[in-house]
Amino acid sequence: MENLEKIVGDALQQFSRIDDATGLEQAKARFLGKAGALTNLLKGLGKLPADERRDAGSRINAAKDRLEAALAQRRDALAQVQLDARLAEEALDVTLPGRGAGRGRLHPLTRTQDRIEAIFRSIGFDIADGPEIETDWNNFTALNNPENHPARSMQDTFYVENKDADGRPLLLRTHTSPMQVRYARMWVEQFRHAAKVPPIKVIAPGRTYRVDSDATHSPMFHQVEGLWIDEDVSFADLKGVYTDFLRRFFETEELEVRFRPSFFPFTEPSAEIDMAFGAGPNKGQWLEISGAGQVHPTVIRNFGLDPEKYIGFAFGSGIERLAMLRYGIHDLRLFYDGDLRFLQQFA
Ligand code: 2NL
Repeated sequence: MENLEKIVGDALQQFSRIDDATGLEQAKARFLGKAGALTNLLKGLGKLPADERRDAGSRINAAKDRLEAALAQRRDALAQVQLDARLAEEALDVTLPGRGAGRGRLHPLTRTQDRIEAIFRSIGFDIADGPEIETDWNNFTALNNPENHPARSMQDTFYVENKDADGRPLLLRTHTSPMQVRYARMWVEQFRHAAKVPPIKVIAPGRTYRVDSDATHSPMFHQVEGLWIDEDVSFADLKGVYTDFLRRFFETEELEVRFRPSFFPFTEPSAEIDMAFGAGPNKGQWLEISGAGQVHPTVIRNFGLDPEKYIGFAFGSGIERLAMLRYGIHDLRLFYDGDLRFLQQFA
């Protein structure tokens, strides 16, 4: 029994030095387990003289209680240390600003197209859009392109492998005119029994494709074509409508427009439209902006209308070109690179 104080002293010292839970349970076993030092003392009680047994028993039990209490305290302390470490490691600074959801915005070409649509809609034009894979007839023949026209060649036009129901070639539209052809023919069909076909007044914006790729040409680009057909739509109407469009698109009345004679198979007469800003760094410098003209009688006939009765104009403009001039962009490729440093500048 002289051992008791030493056992308690050893146990307390070991418990306080151990700093992990498993080690602590192993130490407990050494003192309080089945073959533990204190348990052995209890087992030895029977060998003591009867008059010492009672006192020794209560001393051993008191020691046992002390060790249990020390163990519990140490367990709590170790658990607290572990918890503190975990809290420190997993600490979240809830006061940091959030990353927020990235907010998207419209591509500058989409913004430009929306702007064009709004202007033409405001003066009574319908907006048409449709297939980018077209028949040879809608894309070329209806527009008075001769059968052997170079634009039809595989060097200029993307053909797809599939053919149409009649085995004729299909292609990626090289302009959005075929959509206007579809629109005009549908419109005429709709009013087949009417005394008069109401004005065809439509723009067709969208993607177009040509085999062409360099700093100023992309194999995919965007176009907006316009068409206005009635019994008395003149070249003067073309000048008025297009000039008004440009002034509204560029938000300046100080904008000059000039029509230069040109040639397209689908219009006669035909013109290139040039514009010059009346102010700013490009003041007085003429820029080509569009092609246009009176719709060719053959094209009017292909709409299903009598060219002796119906007349009007059409134009075709590049949306990239309009966007570049409006925003002061000098490289066409910026539109397609998907670089956020560029795209984020268009709020
Ligand atoms: C250009 C030339 C042009 C047209 C497009 C057109 C459409 C139909 C009938 C007649 Cl449905 N013409 N479109 C007319 C003249 C010129 O575009 O070089 N644009 C950038």
